[in-house]
Amino acid sequence: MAYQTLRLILGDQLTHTLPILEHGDPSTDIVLMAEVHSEATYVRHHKKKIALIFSAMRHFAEELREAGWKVLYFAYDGTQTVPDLFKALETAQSIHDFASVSVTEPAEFRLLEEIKQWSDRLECPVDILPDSRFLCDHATFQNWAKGRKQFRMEYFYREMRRAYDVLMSDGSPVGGKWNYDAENRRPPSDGLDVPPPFQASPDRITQEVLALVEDHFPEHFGDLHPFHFAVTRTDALAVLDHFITTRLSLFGTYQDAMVQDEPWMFHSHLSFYLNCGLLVPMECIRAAEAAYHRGTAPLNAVEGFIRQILGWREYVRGLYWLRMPGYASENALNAQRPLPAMYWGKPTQMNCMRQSIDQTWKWAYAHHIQRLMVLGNFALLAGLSPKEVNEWYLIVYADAFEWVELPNVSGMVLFADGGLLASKPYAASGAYINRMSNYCTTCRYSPTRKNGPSACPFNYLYWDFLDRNAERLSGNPRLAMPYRTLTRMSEDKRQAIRDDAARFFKSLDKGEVV
Ligand code: FAD
Ligand code: DLZ
Ligand code: SF4
Repeated sequence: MAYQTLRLILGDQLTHTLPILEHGDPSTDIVLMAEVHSEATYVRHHKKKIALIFSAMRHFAEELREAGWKVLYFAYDGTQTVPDLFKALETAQSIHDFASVSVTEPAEFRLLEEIKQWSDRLECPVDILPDSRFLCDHATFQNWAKGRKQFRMEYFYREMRRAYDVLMSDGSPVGGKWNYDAENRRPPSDGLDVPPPFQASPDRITQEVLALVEDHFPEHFGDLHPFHFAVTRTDALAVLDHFITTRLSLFGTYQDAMVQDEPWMFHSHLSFYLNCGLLVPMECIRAAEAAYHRGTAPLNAVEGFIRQILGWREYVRGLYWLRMPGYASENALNAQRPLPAMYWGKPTQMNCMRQSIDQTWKWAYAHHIQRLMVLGNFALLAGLSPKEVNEWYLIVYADAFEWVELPNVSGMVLFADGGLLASKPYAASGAYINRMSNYCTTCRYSPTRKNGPSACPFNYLYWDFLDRNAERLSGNPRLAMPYRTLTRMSEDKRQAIRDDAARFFKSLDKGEVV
């Protein structure tokens, strides 16, 4: 058949309102979607992530057909007939005639570089269309960043609030303050009643995908079952509604809290759907804002939630595109230690790490503070290699795409960008985890002991990290207080810290259970 334009839709572009579909014409154009080996294995994604993307792609293709589109869909069959997206296009060219190809700008740098070559390779024009789902386009972010030595999310966020008139009243922030984080640091209380998360039931399409993933990706990280992700827009909207009605009101209060065997807390679990396109950011922001105006959620919760999406999400994306490709290889603290086996599920006696890794294995999810202050904090203090840590985060979370994963890991967690994203490393001792969780009560280590084999490793690793990196970090005004404390420590105390850290690292590097 002859078509005007072939419209390629990628697995994280499952949004009906993208220009690629809105400006297309079902009577003259054809859509191409392809489950390909290269995208499914460029890292060994968590099994649940592959299942989420493939099932959501198949459901999206069905919706397009129902809307009158002709869809050419290559389902994954384990052979190398359609190994990558370029081969999918070539195969499409061998089946159909089309005058041009359109594709929405991909979210990841590596793919954009590849797509830029397609026109020559296919001998056919390839138009790259904007991704209208993001709220800050590249030019706007570049303008904002121009002339700044350090970027601060808070200032970017305020401009986004103004630009989109979100939680604003007569040009000022609703409630008089831009940020209510001071109210959002409550530790978990005993017997906290966390509502169950929304769970979709796998339909026939999802069950076929689950069988496929089981067959073709058995060696990938994580549990495939149980699988309860939403894979359609209808169900993703139900997850949003469920969040607004059951969790949002306590989202802020317990945003940083961690509870034994409770992965979901009062978080929204929307990143899976925002990142593959089943939801768009602005509808989530407006839904939360409406809850505030209805009086069903307090301002600290609503502002905190909105800041994550309108602020952090857009900010890390802007930074990614501004600094790629160099951002991926930055290593300001020259951290070189290989990723320890416990990240892949091997035993550890550190209960907070065990909890966070087990939940990641099971659900392809851990909430922000587990990613930042447990798994990330350990990676920072232990000096793990940014390359290995980045790859791990990209593999294990179903919401992981490089544009959002890399700035969070290299910028927020590892300080590998030398302080571009964060004004200081988020380093913390065991006292923080002990305050914000109940993990320590059942841990083999003691969070109050500072030294010796039964002391919480975060305690001496924290000081050892500051000591090791003093040349690079001691001049940072936000670290002035801990460095003053370190300087005032007796030489015996400092030596005990160094000895404990050396002993711990020796065990870790030998692959012993720590
Ligand atoms: P909620 O806590 O309910 O937050 C609401 C939404 O805000 C999220 O769905 C997400 O879209 C957005 N958001 C919150 N924090 C951030 C942030 N720091 N950066 C960007 N968006 C944010 N998020 C990803 O989407 N993909 C990743 O690969 C990813 N990797 C991370 C790695 C590390 C080391 C850290 C510290 C954070 C990472 N995040 C990532 C950010 C954040 O942890 C997740 O977005 C969040 O945990 C997803 O769960 P939720 O939807 O329940 O989020
Ligand atoms: C994540 C993912 C996976 C697992 N598989 C596919 C696929 O087979 N086909 C596809 O078009 N997209 C897939 N994706 C999403 C892409 O990796 C994503 O579009 C790029 O990483 C750019 O963000
Ligand atoms: Fe984690 Fe230390 Fe608490 Fe154990 S004592 S759970 S290692 S913070």
